[in-house]
Order: sequence, then structure tokens, then C-alpha cells
Amino acid sequence: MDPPARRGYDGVGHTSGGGVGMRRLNRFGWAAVFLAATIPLSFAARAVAEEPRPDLIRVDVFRDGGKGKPAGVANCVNDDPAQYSGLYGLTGWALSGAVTAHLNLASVPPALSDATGAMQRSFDAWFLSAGVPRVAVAGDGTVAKATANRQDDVLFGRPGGSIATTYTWRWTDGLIESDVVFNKGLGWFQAAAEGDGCEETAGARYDWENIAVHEFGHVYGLDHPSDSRFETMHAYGYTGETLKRSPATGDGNGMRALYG
Ligand SMILES: [Ca+2]
Ligand SMILES: [Zn+2]
Repeated sequence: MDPPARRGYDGVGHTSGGGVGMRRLNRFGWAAVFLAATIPLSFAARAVAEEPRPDLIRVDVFRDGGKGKPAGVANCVNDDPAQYSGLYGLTGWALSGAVTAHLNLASVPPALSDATGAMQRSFDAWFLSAGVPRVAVAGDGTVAKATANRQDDVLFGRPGGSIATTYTWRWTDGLIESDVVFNKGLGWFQAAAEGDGCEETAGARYDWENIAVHEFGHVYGLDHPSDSRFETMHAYGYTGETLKRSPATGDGNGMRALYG
């Protein structure tokens, strides 16, 4: 279900000293050649190596299971642990230590309360063993869209037709950065608790923490497993659904594979 990994990437952050040289080459070709010839080779090589650049390596587009459109009434089903598949998928990265996720509080719909606490609970849902790095949520985010700025951002924005999208970059110095964008054009609510996994009275609204726990699984390095309807990392979300708030058997297996 994932689009090509580099779709839509606009190359933000790819300018460097070389970019200036290229512009000069267009207008003053002879001058650029002269400058290139006179810059000591060791200096040029060091300047390129020290400037880390982002490489967008994955865009996870999380869609509604109802053929891509939210139903007018909640389309979730109750949790069924008897059908946990035990399966998991891995993206190819893992967090190397504790990080801070920066939540843009101004972007959160007014109907959602205790936003920082809700997002902290959603990351903490993955703290299944002592080896799992902690992600601390700070309400100091400022970006209005996914931005390769060497920090993990969480915000409401416009991620196309998805419920939410996680964008992940690997920087040339090894840093993994993931930004999670929830779709501000959709209906959202906060279930009081996970309950039986499905809040039928929610209508065409998504439980924020249900969607957040899935997206944060990607931040930790989990992918969508096949045959996983009741696992948190199942490839689709549903209106009224709450069962993704707590990892299932396969989700736990994946986290142990990553972090022990
Ligand atoms: Ca960012
Ligand atoms: Zn996903």
C-alpha cells in the first residue's frame, strides 16, 4: 500500500556549498571554473562531508479500511485477541536512543484535550521492555507540514487523503527523523478508554490515540505485517476504532526483535 519511497520529495536541505557554485556556473561559467580550480581539494571535501543531508526513505500513508473513505457511521469492529496473527514487519531502522517529539499544539483541533498527554501516552504504549528508547513529547513544535529539520515533529496538517502520514528521513550522518502528520480535514475524537476496541457511537470520527499509536509504531521502526487485522500495525485504520491503542502479539514480537 505504500507509494514509492521518494514520492513528492522536494529536496529540501540538499543545498550546500556546491549549490552556490552551480548557480555561479550558470551565470558566470568562467568564474566558477576558476574558483573550483583554486579551492584546495581538502577543504572542499571536508565541507561536503560535514554537512548532513536528509534522504526521504519512507512515506507511510495510513488510510481508512473502508475502501479509502471513512464511513458515515463508525466502521470499526471489536477487538479479538483470538485472531492476533503474531506477525510483524520491520522498516529497516530503529531508534538508537531516547528522543524528543515536538508537538505543534496550535495545530491540534480544539475538540481534542490534553494533547501533549495524549501523544505521550501513545508513545508510551510502545514501552514494552527496558530496551525500548523513550520518546518524550514536548508541546513546542512549530512546523505546519512535514519538515526535514533534524527533529521529530507531530502535527495536524494536510497529508493528502490519508488519516495520517509518517514521513521518515535518514540523514547522511545516520540520524533517523520521522514526522507524523494527522489529517486536520477529518473528524477526530478522544475515546475515554480503549474499551472493547470499537466505539460504535463515534460516527465518522477517528480516535486520535488509536491512530497515533499506529503511526508511532513506524517511528520506532515497525512496518505493516500481512494478515494482521487486529494488530496495531495493520495497514488500515477505522472510524471509532480504539483497539490499536494497545499493541497486540505481533506488535510486541516486532518490538522485541528491534529492542529486545
Ligand atoms: Ca521534522
Ligand atoms: Zn502505517
